[in-house]
Amino acid sequence: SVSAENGYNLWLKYEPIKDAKLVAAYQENISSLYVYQKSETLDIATKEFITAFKGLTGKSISTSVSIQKNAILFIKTDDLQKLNITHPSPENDEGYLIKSIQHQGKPLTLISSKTDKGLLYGAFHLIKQLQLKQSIFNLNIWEEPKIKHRILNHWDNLDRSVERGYAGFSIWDWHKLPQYTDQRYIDYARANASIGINGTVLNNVNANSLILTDDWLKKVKALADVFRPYGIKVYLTARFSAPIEIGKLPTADPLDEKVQLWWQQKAKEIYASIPDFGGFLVKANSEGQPGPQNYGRTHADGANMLAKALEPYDGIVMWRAFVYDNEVPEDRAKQAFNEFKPLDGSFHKNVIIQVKNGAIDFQPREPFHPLFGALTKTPVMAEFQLTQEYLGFATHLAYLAPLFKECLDADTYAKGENSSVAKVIDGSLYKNQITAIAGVANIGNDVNWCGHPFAQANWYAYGRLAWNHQLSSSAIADEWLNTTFTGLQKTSSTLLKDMMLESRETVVNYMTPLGLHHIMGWDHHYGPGPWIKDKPRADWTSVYYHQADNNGIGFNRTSSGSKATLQYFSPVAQKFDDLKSCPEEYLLWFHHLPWDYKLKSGDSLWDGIVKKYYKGADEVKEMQKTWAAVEHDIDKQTYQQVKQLLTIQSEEALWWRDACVLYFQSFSGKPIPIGLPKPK
Ligand code: GCW
Repeated sequence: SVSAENGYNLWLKYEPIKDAKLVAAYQENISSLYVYQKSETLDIATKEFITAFKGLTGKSISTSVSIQKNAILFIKTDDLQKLNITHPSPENDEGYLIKSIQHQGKPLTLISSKTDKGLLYGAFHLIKQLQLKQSIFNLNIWEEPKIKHRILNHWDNLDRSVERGYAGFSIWDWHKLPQYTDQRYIDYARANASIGINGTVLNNVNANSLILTDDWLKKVKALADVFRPYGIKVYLTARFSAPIEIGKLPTADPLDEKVQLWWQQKAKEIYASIPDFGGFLVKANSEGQPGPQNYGRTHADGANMLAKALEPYDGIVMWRAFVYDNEVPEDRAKQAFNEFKPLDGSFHKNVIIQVKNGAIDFQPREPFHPLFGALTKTPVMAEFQLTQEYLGFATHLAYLAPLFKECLDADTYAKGENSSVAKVIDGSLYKNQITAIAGVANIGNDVNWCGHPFAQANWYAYGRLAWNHQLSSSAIADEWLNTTFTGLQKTSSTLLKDMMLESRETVVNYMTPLGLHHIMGWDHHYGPGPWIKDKPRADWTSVYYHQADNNGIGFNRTSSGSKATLQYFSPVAQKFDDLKSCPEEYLLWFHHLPWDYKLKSGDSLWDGIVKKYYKGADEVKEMQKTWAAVEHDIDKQTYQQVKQLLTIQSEEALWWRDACVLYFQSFSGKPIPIGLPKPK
């Protein structure tokens, strides 16, 4: 059975608040709920609030037909006037207002929004207010999402395996669908709604055409029906060759009329059973996937064909810019920009280009992708990876909000200073109508959803940042910690927050310091593998991407090398290109440098690299100590789980450290800096 202790309830644990005075105040000042106009979504909202209130305070409340003193009102903006309540509320459909008001002599809490969905979001906000033991008086909360489509991408296959998934099998129990609704679908929807996620791509971008056949679409419809009242739309990935594979056509050429008709017919079919279907996500001509280039056509030809098929129903096409072809000898970091920049302006209006945060592939640290800001006439969305493909799977603790923020806050200079990636994707820089963001889910059927108890924080943080990219990593960690580990003392909460905030940098230190990247084991991407060379690829111009030799290390992407730096706007291009201004965290990403190159610290590059590896491994030991120090505040089961996982992480940080140091030493020929123990 599942209970709060084993992580199933995520951040929606409604355990009794221990502060008696506060509980009394909550009980006294919340009497009942009042709903002006009933709906399925509002039933969900009120039921959730009632459950939460009972759990947190012990008091049972219910909905009432009249407005009682101390009631919480759920009223849509249009209905406010009918009740003689005049308060402005957000223009945005999903926005909401939570306001303490006096009405006909009664103190009340008003939740108002244009839509039921906004009211549901408001209910979750007020619940969080209670969970975090915050005041419910004098509220004046005004919330609006900055990005319209806030989507999870599941890399889930139809056989329930999950590509790069480390938390069990897919939560979609295709075999029992459509007849059987697993409780997990509902709890998944609740969790997503609670953080504002409003879309889900159910299947892998390495797509199987079968998902678009009748039998499978029935299953998809069943899920869409579950998610709809939670404000979540369903999307699917479309395999470009589907017209051949399931349509029995001889070609999938996007300029072929029969192919176009096939997709139009398919869209019609889908919308007949899922009227609010979100659209398609497409990986084309990347890593062997079929695409328009197979027919000598462009990404725009391919995307536009699908976009036109979806247009009558308001669907969108999210066309991925991750176009990696290991047969192309060109620097892999440049491929996406090279293929997409020339197509700017030729995409249909309901196409959005989905760009990974960095140009290689979800590394522990990457500079932001040069395509952000580069497409001025085409909307661009960001894709982050929550599942820790390159950050220790579900065994290493890495809180990723700082990684997401690093990208979102980066200044592209596309329209001069203050052209952050966030402004590109929230549409404010180029005034785009369609705005979106995607996170590759870290969810599976493990009892605790994400494998590592702390991996839940990455799902949470993604949702919160998708809603408001201006939130700080620290504020989000606070929220997550105190809703997840209920009853955490202030000192423990601070210790854990600091540990979380440092954790991603720690992984960078013991895996890929100073801009090193993609030196993980080939294929599985888990442990160290900087020595890989038995799988030659055209773009591995020497050994893997670190390019170490007897003279030095690093990938020269400057104007004297692959020229990837020049894909950035000025002055970013110069900043990365010039050794003097290139931030040290990206040093070996952009520069190939001699082993005795002098770092800012005064250390030689060799000593600096080695020290980072040692630092990372030491930091994991500190994490272990921190965890031990909060034992009294954590339930036994979670305590044990995290403790064991940290032991693995600690051993593997040493593995990374020693493997990389010894391997690179075979080039540098230099000793381990004085004072550090010998690697084993
Ligand atoms: O990160 C890489 C992964 C592939 C993935 C691909 C992509 C879904 O190693 O497993 O395929 O990127 O994003 O398309």
